[in-house]
Amino acid sequence: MTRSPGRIVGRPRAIIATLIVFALALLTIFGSATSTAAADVAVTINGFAFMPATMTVPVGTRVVWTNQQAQVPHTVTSDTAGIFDSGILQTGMTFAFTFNQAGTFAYHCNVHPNMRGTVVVTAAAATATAPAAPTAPPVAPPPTVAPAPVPTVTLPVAPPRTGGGGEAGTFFIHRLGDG
Ligand SMILES: [Cu+2]
Repeated sequence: MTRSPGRIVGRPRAIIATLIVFALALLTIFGSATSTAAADVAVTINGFAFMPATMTVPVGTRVVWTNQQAQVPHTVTSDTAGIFDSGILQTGMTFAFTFNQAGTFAYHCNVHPNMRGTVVVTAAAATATAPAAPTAPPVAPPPTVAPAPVPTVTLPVAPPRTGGGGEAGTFFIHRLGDG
């Protein structure tokens, strides 16, 4: 008899737990999908041309070239020898290169030297960090100035000592300046 109410309470808990797991799974899927999409950029090879011929990408981007031109082989070869060279890409073949350094990378097709392309790689991380640094230092100095007013509180305590009046007041003002 007492077990049946227990089962009814148990089911909502299970449903809530399932919903939480589902929500977490969605977050994970969206998070990874976003970062993957940002890292890969596609270039189509067709009509004896690279499309787009020029592109700007952040450091760490993987560029994937695909030869979609029927029965015509092409290559993806950096103008500066040794950076990247796909070799012959037959129709349907792909070549991928990850740009880990900022700079301008011009490339061409060895089979058709008129085919040219450029990948401009920007240092995205450095640009984001730079503006934050100059803003922080100006905020720091004000707290250092604040401690100075504290000695002024000591002044009222001093008058009882002096019967002379004027001289003692001048003396204390000098001390404040030194401190
Ligand atoms: Cu070509």
